[in-house]
Amino acid sequence: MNVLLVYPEFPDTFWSFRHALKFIRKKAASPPLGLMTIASMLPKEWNLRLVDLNITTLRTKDLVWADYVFISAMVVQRDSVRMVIDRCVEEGVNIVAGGPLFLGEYEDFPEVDHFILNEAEITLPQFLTDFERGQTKRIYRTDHFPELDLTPIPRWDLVNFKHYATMNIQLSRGCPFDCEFCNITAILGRRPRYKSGDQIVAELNSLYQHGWRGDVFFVDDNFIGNKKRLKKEILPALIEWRKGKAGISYNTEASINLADDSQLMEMMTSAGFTTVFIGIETPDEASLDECNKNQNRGRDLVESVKRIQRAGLQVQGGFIVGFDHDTPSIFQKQIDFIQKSGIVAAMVGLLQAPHGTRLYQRLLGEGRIFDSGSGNNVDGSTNIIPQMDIDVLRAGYQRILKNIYSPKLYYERVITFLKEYQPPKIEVQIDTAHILALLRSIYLLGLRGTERFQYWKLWGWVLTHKPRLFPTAITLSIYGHHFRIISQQVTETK
Ligand code: B12
Repeated sequence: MNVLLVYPEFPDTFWSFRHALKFIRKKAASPPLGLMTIASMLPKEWNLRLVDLNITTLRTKDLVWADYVFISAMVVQRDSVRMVIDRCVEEGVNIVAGGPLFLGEYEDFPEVDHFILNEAEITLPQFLTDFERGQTKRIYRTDHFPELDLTPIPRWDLVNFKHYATMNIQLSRGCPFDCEFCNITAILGRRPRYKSGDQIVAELNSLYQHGWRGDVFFVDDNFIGNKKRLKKEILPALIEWRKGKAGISYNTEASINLADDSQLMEMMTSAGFTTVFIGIETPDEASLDECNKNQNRGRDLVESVKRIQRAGLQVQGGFIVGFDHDTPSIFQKQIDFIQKSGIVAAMVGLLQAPHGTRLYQRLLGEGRIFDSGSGNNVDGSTNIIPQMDIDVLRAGYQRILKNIYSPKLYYERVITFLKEYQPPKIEVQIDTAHILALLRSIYLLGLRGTERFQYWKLWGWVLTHKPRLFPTAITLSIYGHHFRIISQQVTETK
C-alpha cells in the first residue's frame, strides 16, 4: 500500500509568517502535525510519503505512485484542497480526508472516497479494520473524545526539519471555557485531556534525537486547562528534561487566568516557555459578557497582561470587533488597549461564526449567517450580518489595523513591552541563522524599509536599556514587517 500524505497550501495569513520567514530562510512556520500523527497510526508495512505544499509542489509521479492520498486541512486551505482533489481525480487516486475543514464541510467534497472525521485515535482504527475486511464506509465519525495516551509520537522522519521555523508538539486538547464564537470546545470538548509527563518527555526526546534544536510550539488549545496536573506532573517533568540543554524555547496558548498564578508562571518559564498566545478579544465588558468570555471579565486586563510579561512571558493576543454590543467607539478603545498592554503581536479579526459554534447556531436562528466563511479570521471578511452597519465596521476595523501596524505605533509597543519583559531564564543560542537574519533586517528594515527611523531608534533604546533583549527586539522588528504587509493587504483590497 502506497500512501501519499498531502498538506494543502495556505494563503498568506497572519500566522503564516510568510514575510518573516524569508529572513531566516525557512519555507513554513510549522509542519503538518495532524498528518505526522496519523502516519504513526497506519500499518507499519505501508509505504508513506508526505508532501507539504507549503514547501514543495505536488508532482504527478507521486500521485502515480500512490494508491491513496490522505489529505488534512483547515478551512483556510479550501482552494488548495480543491486543486489537490482535482489532480487526484485526474490521476485516478483514491482520496481519504480528515481535519477541521472536512469536519464542518464534508458534504461539499463529493469526490472524496472516505472521510475520517473527529479525532483519528477513534475513527482511524475503525477505518483500518473495515479496510482489512474490504468493507469500508464513506464516513467515519464519533461523539467521543479519546484519551491522549492513545496518541502516538508523530513521524518526524516524514518532514525535512530545515524548511520549518518551529516544530509542534501537543500536550493537551480541549478547553474548560465556553466562548460563544470558538469552535475548539465544539470540536475537542471542554474537558482538557492531557498526555502524561512521561509521554510528553518521550515525545520531546524523540524530537531531540531526530536532531531538532529549534523552538517548539505546544499546540494546545489552552495549555493551563488543568493547572493542578500541570504543576504536579507535567511541568516538573519538563523542567527536568531541560537540564543540560541550551536553547529550544517553547510557546503555547493559554487563558488570561494564567496571570493569577505566579507559581505556574514561574514553573513555565523554568521549563523554557517564553511566549503565550491569549484570547483577549475586547476590553468591553458588555461584549465579553455577550460572548461568554467570563474568564476575562471583572479584571484589569492590561494589568493581567503586564503581570505575565513581568514573569518572563511575551503575550501575543487575539482581538475581535463586531460583537452585537460594539459601538463605533470600540475601534479607538481597541487601539488604546493594544498600545497600553504592549501586546506586540496583536491578531485583530472581524467576528466570524465558524460551523459548529454556539454563535453559528444563534445567528442562524436570527437569519444572520450568509455563508460558511473564509476560514481566515484576519482577512477583513465575515460570514455574519453584524448589528453595526457593515461599512462602519469595516472602516473601523481597517483603521485599527492601519494604526497598530504603522511603524510608529508598532515600535512604540515593542518598547512598552520590552520595558516590562523579563529576559528568558533559558540560555538563548545565537547561531549563524540569527546573524544572517540580523543582517537581512538591517538591509530590508534599516536601510530600505519605511520603518527605518523607528528600527534604529529601537536599536538605540534596547542596547542602552536592556541589551540582553536585543535578539527579541530584532525578532519583533521582523514580525512587524510581516504583520504590516498582512494588514496592508486587508486594508487595500477589501
Ligand atoms: C498549531 C495550529 C496552527 C499552527 C500550525 C498550522 C500547521 N501547519 O499545522 C499555526 C500557528 C501556523 C496556525 C495557523 C493558522 N490557524 Co491554526 N491551529 C493550530 C492548532 C492550535 C493545533 C493544530 C494541531 O496541530 N493539532 C494537533 C493535531 C494532532 O491535531 P489535528 O491536526 O486536528 O489532527 C487530528 C484530527 O483532526 C485528525 N486528522 C487531521 N487531519 C487528518 C487527515 C486524515 C487523512 C485523517 C485520517 C485524520 C486527520 O487526526 C489527528 C489526530 O486525532 C489548532 C487548534 C486545534 N486544536 O486543532 C488551530 C486551528 C487548526 N487553526 C485555525 C486557524 C483559523 C488558523 C489560521 C487561519 C489563523 C490565522 N488567521 O492566521 C492560520 C492559518 C494557517 C497558516 N499557516 O496560515 C483553526 C481552524 C478552523 C477550521 N475549521 O479550519 C483552528 C481549529 C483553531 C480554532 N480555534 O478554530 N495554526
